[in-house]
Amino acid sequence: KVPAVARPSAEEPWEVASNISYHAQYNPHFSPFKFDAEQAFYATARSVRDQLIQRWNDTCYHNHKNDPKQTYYLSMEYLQGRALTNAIGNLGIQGAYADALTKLGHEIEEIAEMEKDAALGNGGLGRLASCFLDSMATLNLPAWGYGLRYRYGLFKQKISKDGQEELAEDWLDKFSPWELVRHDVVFPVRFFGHVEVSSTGTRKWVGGEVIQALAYDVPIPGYKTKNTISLRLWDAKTRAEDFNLFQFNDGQYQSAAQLHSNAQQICAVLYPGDTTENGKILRLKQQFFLCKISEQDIIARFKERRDGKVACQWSEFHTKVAVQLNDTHPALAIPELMRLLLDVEELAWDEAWDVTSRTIAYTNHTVLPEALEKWSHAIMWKLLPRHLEIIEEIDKRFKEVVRRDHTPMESKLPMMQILDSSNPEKPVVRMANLCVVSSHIVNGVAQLHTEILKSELFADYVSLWPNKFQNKTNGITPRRWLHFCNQELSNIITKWLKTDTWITNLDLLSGLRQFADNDDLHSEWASAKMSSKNRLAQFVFKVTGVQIDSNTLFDIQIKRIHEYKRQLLNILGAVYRYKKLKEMSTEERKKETPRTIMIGGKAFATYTNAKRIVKLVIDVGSVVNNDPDTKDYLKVVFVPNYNVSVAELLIPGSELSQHISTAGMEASGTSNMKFALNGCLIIGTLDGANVEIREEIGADNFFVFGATADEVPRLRKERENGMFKPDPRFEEAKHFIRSGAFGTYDYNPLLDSLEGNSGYGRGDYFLVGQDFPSYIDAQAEVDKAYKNEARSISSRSLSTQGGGRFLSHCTGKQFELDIEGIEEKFVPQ
Ligand code: 26R
Repeated sequence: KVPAVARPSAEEPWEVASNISYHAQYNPHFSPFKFDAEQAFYATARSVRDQLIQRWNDTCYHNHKNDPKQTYYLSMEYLQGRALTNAIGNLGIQGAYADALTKLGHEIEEIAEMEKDAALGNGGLGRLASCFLDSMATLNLPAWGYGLRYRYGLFKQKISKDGQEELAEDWLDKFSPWELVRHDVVFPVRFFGHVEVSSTGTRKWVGGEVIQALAYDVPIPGYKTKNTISLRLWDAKTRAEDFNLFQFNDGQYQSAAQLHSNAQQICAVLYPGDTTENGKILRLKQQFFLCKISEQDIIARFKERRDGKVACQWSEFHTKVAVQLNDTHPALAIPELMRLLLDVEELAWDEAWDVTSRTIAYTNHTVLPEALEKWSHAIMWKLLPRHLEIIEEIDKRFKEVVRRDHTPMESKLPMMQILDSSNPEKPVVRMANLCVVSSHIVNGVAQLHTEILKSELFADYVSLWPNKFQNKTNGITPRRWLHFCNQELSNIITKWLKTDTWITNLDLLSGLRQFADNDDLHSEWASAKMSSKNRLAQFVFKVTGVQIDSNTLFDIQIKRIHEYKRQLLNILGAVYRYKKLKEMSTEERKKETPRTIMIGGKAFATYTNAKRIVKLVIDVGSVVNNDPDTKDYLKVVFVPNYNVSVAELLIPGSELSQHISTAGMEASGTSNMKFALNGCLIIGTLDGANVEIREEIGADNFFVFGATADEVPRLRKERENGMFKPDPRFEEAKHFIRSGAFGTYDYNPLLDSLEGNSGYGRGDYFLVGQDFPSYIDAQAEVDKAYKNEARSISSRSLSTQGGGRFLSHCTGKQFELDIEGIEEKFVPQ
């Protein structure tokens, strides 16, 4: 044990200032002769990290001693965003740090702005993982997050008149001040190779290429508690002996460093392109890399805590370890755990299977067929031969059980089995099937989504295992998504509730209901909203050069650009609105509700239609925003490079947000909860968590439109049979674009996808035309409601109360209840 040292205090501003100065002086990355905002950020973060390390060490020590059951969250994505404000706020040391920085000639807000977002994720699933970490830390749960330390995170989006351009996001440009590299935590990972069978029949995976994994820990503090958990991110590296000095001296530089280069590729980027075979192998390598080392680490901890006490009891494993798979991306954790138990620990199959299935639980986050992972048998055989053998054995035994114990289901086996050989030339492994068969719990992320899983995607399995499927509606952390990002509103809530305990117990927000008609609350609420709108308007001007007016209705849609999320419906609505405004007289226009529509989000680099949608938004904006007739009534802005910190500005400043996916396609959505919590109204379809949000905030406060999930299949069929009659307003909007009103770019392929009855990329699969008229009508209702300021403010406060149900805290609590033996463990002060 390292001898005890004096701990730097974070209570007195002068002590904090001295600690920050220390880090500025002794930071090897910067000159000690300057102390600009950037350097001040790194020094401040390092000083806060000292505090986190103390708490983290205490937490680890406490858990080591008490050996509670731990949750291990495996995720290929984390969208952490910035950490400074959150850490200082959670630790309750804001005052001391603000004063200390003032003493040192800086403002804390300016310093916080210097931090780059850690964007190691792509969308909702990654942000959910980060919200869960915050909640698990706050709930005093013993938990670890495991992920990959991508060198470049999700790409940086550059917007020009030509549309979206992707640039590498250099979040580690200088260094990350938060992480701790753990040179003592290194494990080997094998790829390729073959299976060796011994004379006794035991099987071992040998040969191939071996790369090392190195741990980087990011401490995650709980709010107002000492519990500080860890996000352990793995990086790939090689050893000195992997470098072929002989070849190098022989001038063969590339082959000498081949393994180095292979290692570098693994954690280079999140979701490398997978259209080529090399791309597919790299993605599978990434997934395996995460699963393999995380489990190695978990097992090492399990054994270490038992060391010297009793011999390792594998039957106890699930009483100490719960592994949660964030979608199927870490599904290789299943055959890898089996392999470790069978081939290394030499357990019998049934015993290994029992340990594995009791340990692993799976969360499904999508029902979109193209997002359900299927790995080619051939690629898996090449990269992970032993794992493929194990998967085949799991599949074989699963089929035996069905034939023996569930005979009526036998006919369903072709759909239920893990291996799909329906195309004998190209058999594939269905990862969702592997997860369902191998986990003890499978959960969906909103009530509707879970219903769809149970009645469609996984319906056959429900008849085998009715209790395996559960709903855990997603949640969000109210610290980041209200308390820290909207401090003015947070203060108002605290003032009216006379307590700040709502920050960890949002149920208390219902106490605001009694003031729903209170004029004083209304005016305070309105003034907080106005400050957030002004702050947002300044930001929009800075990043786009477009001047927006805070007296217009701020209407926001921010999420990944995807046809099912229907940004196209939004922009067609905007085009229709613009055309109508153009046709009005000046007097008529004055009666309209002026609006600023903001759209933000990234399109996957190879997703052509999504990129066309971005281009359309930009083109519509450049015409509409400069039209002297209409520019006071309508602005359309594409907010570039949408990420967590941009969301923290947009959401507080929003008055209407759009969650308008084709019903049945958005598993949950989580920004809908964030908007609601910030007193923003929602226009949306009955999809994902929208359904539950609407129940909470009341149907009057939710502008609902569109087909419902159970109508969608019939409507698609009818369309295929030529029975769809488009609304003239829909036709008008499309014709207007085709006429060249927004420039000469060829929008025909995009608009064509909304036409015809069926066919690839046609036939309006996402039902934009179907829902267009009800969408326009709902938008007219919005305009009307906003004319009545008092009503919209009171519904906005109701919205905040409704948003309160969706704490990741609540979902965290459910995990606590569902995972046998996971319970609150207070780390003593
Ligand atoms: C690797 C590839 C197959 C892939 C597919 C899909 C990678 C990532 C995804 C993203 C998916 C799974 C995702 O982000 N789903 C979102 O999860 C959120 C959190 O549960 C939901 O709120 C949201 O509705 C859902 O789309």
